[in-house]
Amino acid sequence: MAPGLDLSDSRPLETTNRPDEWKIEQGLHGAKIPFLDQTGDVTVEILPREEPTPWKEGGSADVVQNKDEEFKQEREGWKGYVEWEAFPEKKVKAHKILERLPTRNPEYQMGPIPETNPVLEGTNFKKWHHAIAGGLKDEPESSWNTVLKEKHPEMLHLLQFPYNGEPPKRLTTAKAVTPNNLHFVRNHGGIPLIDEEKFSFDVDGLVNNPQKFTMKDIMDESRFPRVKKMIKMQCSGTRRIEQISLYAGQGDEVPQAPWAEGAIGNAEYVGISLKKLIKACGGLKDGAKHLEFYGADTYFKNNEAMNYVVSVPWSKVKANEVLLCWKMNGERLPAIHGFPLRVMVLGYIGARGVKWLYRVKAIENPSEAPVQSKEYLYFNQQVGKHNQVPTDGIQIQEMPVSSAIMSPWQTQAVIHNGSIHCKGWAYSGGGRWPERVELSADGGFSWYPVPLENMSKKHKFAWRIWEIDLPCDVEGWIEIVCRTWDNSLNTQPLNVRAAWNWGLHVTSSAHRVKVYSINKTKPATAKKLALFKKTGSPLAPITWPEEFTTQTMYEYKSFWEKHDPRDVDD
Ligand SMILES: Nc1nc2c(c(=O)[nH]1)N[C@H]1C(S)=C(S)[C@@H](COP(=O)(O)O)O[C@H]1N2
Ligand SMILES: [Mo]
Repeated sequence: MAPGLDLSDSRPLETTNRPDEWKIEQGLHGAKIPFLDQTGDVTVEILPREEPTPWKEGGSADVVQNKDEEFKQEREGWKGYVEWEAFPEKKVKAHKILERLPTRNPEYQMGPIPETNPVLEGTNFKKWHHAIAGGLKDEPESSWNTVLKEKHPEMLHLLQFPYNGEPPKRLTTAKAVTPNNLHFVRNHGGIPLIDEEKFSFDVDGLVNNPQKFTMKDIMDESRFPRVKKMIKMQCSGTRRIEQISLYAGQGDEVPQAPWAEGAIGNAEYVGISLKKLIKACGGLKDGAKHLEFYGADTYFKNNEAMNYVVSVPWSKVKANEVLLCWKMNGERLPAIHGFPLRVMVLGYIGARGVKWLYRVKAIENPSEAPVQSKEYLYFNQQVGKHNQVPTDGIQIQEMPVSSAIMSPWQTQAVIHNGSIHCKGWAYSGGGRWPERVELSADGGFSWYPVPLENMSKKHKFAWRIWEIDLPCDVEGWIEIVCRTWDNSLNTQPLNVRAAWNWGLHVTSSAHRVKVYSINKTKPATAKKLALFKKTGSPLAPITWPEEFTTQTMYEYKSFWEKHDPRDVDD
């Protein structure tokens, strides 16, 4: 018998409470909960490491002499571009510096999300750039200046460096075409500033005639037909905050940028089909199946320095669904979105749309670069930190159908006349598009379709924004749910739990928003609301104590005179 089950157990019980014990016990501070190791005879608590690993100032960076020369800016007129992929020995030197530079804990991991804007600072990435120095020395400051110059003042900066930002909800779906300064940004490194006159990019690898192209070359309409298209760009981390709030996942400050519903944008791009460019290079050699794209920014992972590199299958390129673009909504690409040239992969996750493109390489298999092979993987729920290997994950390419409610907000109270006005977006991946958006005011039992005239125009690779007056009779807390059906009749799983995965990617479940319904068409509510107005008592917040009496003693007594008493005797 376990000693505690014995009624005569007289062992003294020690207490070791800390002031935040209650929060920890209740799971409100996940990062502070000890693990329980039950594999031995007695259960052992494994305490979480709390204090950040201290930075070791000085010394560490000195393992490489003359860094300004070693890691110099690669090309004249290309600020912030250091070439890593062509120089393995340079990568080795960077690794030496990085491995000696301890990483501080990310700014939040299962802890409260800071109440600042920028939400997270990105201390690790700043330090790494400063430590490598050379052509990367000024990147953290220079990138932030570009943000301030090119982005709307109301952007929500989730991570200052590498810059990750999304528009607030009320601006995300304010227009069917996202203005450039409100388009979300997802960066893995700094923002290279490239002089167009000095720009060219290479097409090489398994192509018959490797070539260099300038902007002038590819803008020559006699050589390459121009393509203009409405395209939705969206990160596989969009709506990640719902997965974060449910369960902790991959705990790195960059992949875990706590995206809400704004990591999506819709814009009209101008460019050329990559297929035509491959043709101009004499086509592919036998065995070439993927096109690898190289971005001029620097990314750091596991103490390695690298350029941003990913790939897409040739079949996608062959279908004319991979574009090289230089215009966004009628303007030249902003620096932050990849000036002078970026890739757009229609219907795929944003991650394949490489910005600051400087090389296209035809290869045999999907890229082995870490962003392709080790990140953007979609794991099964039972696969995670202690058992995952990259081959367990599906490489995320085409996105599934999804949607989001942008108004009302989570926990918002709405006073209405029997229907709640809701707004949001819907999209699908791979060249499928939203055909029907449905909303439910009762947690997903009954569904009302958004009237077709309340949806923005259909395009194969664009989103649709929508509005609906959602009937709602009841009062109190309700759950508004949104789901979309695409033209292939795919729809969204109903719960976040069904979409949760260790990488916290592709939150494609039906979007759920808790709303407090106040229905003014109900006589009692209308009467009470009038009283609020008359007394000047605040309506918000919902928890504000009621400042007036709701029933006089006279009214109370006369009620019981006309009704059965509260208690009965027999
Ligand atoms: N060179 C480069 N290209 C990149 C990235 C990057 O960090 N570097 N991020 C990718 C990711 S993950 C996304 S979601 C999109 C975001 O594009 P946007 O910033 O123009 O919205 O760019 C992709 N292209
Ligand atoms: Mo992304």
